[in-house]
Amino acid sequence: MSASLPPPVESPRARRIAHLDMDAFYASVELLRYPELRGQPVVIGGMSVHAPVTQEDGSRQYARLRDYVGRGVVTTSTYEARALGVFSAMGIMKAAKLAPDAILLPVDFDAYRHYSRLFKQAVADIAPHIENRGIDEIYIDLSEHAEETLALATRIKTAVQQATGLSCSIGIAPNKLLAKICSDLEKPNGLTILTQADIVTRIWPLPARKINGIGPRAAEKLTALGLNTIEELAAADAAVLHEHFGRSYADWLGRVAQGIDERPVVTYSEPKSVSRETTFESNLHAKRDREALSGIFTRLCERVAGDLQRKGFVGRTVGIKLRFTDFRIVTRDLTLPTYTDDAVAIRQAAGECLKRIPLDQPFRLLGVRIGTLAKKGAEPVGGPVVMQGELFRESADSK
Ligand code: DCP
Ligand code: MG
Repeated sequence: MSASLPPPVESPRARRIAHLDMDAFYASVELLRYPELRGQPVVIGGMSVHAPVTQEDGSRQYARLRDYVGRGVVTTSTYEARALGVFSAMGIMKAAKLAPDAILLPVDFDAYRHYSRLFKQAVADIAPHIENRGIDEIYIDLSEHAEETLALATRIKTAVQQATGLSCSIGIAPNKLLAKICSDLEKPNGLTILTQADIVTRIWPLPARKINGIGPRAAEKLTALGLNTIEELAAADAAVLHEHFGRSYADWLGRVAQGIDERPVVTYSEPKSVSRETTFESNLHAKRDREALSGIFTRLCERVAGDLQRKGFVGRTVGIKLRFTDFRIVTRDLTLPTYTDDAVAIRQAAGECLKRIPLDQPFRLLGVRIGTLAKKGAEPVGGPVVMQGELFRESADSK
C-alpha cells in the first residue's frame, strides 16, 4: 500500500495559509465567568433551568449530569469531560452514564457570538486576509506577510488570548486543506507548522476521515475498501475510486490525499442587507392584536438598527415581510432620502410599508429588513431627496 510516490515538492510561489480554531470554544467562554470550574469536567448543552444558582453565602450551585432528564445533546465539553468519553452531539443522558458528576451548563449563544467577534477582530488587526468559517474558526492568508511564520503565528495567538482570555490552536500549511488538518494536530493551545515535505510523515499516517470533506459515510466506504489512512488513499487505484465514488469525488479524493488544494482564502463579503423576523406562537390579527403587534414591530426595528450599528453600516431601503396563515407572503419596501441606522427612523418607514398592506387576514410572521447598505461614514452622497415610491413584490411561499 505504500508504493505511491511522495507528493510533489513545494512550488516556488508557495502560499502560507493558517487555520485557527478556538479550543473547546463554548465551554471555554463559560469558564471565563465560572473560573472555579477550571480543571473539571463541564458539559455545555442544558437549558436555562440548568443555570447555576447563587447561594446565600455567595457560592454557586451547579447542575450535574446525573440529575439530567431529557433528550438534549452535548453541544461541547471541556477536555476533562472528553477524557471521560463525553463529546459533542452525544445525548446528555448517555453522557451522564460516563460522567455523572460532570457539571451541566446552559448554552448562551449571545456570549459565544460576542467572543467570536472579539477573537476575529484581534486577528484582523494583525492579519486582515481572513475567511470566516463559523463561530470559532477562520482561515488566514499570511502569504503577503514578511514576518517569519512562527513569530507571526505566536503574535496572533497572543493577541487572541489578550482580547478574549481564551486559547486557540493554529495550523499553518501551504493550503487550506492541510492547514485545517494541522490546527487539530496539537490541540489545545497548539501551533503546528507544516510544509509540503512533511506530508508523508505527518499527514499520511492519519485516518482518511481527518480530511475535511470526507464525511462519516465516505469514510465508511473507504474502510470497506481497505483504505483507512490518507497514505492508503493516496496509493489507491484511481479506477476503484471512480467505480465507488463517481468521477468528480474520486478525482478530488486523489488530489487531497496528495495534499493538493488550490482554493483561495475568500475574505468576508460585505452584507447586502440586514433583516430580522419573528414567527408568532399564535396568529396575530392587525386590529385585534394591535398593541402586541406594535411592540413586536418596534422590537424588530430596534434589533435591525442594533445589527446595523454593530456592523458599522447604514441603509436606505426599508422593507417588511408578512406571512399570512395561508402561507402567502407579502413584502413592501421604500427608500429613504438619507442613509440611517436609527431604530425610530426604521420603525417609521416600516410603519409606512405596513400601511400599504391590506390587513384583513391573520398572519404568522413579521419581518423587517434594510438594504442599500453603505459603511457608516462612507455613504454615497447625492441621490434623490424626496422619498421614493415603494417597490412592490408579492409571492407565495410554501415554507
Ligand atoms: N458545536 C455544536 N455542535 C457540534 C459541534 C460543535 O454546536 N456538533 C459548537 C460548540 C463548539 C463550537 O461549535 O464549542 C466549535 O466547534 P469545535 O468543533 O471547534 O469544538 P470545540 O471548539 O468545542 O472544541 P475543539 O477544541 O476540539 O475545537
Ligand atoms: Mg474549536
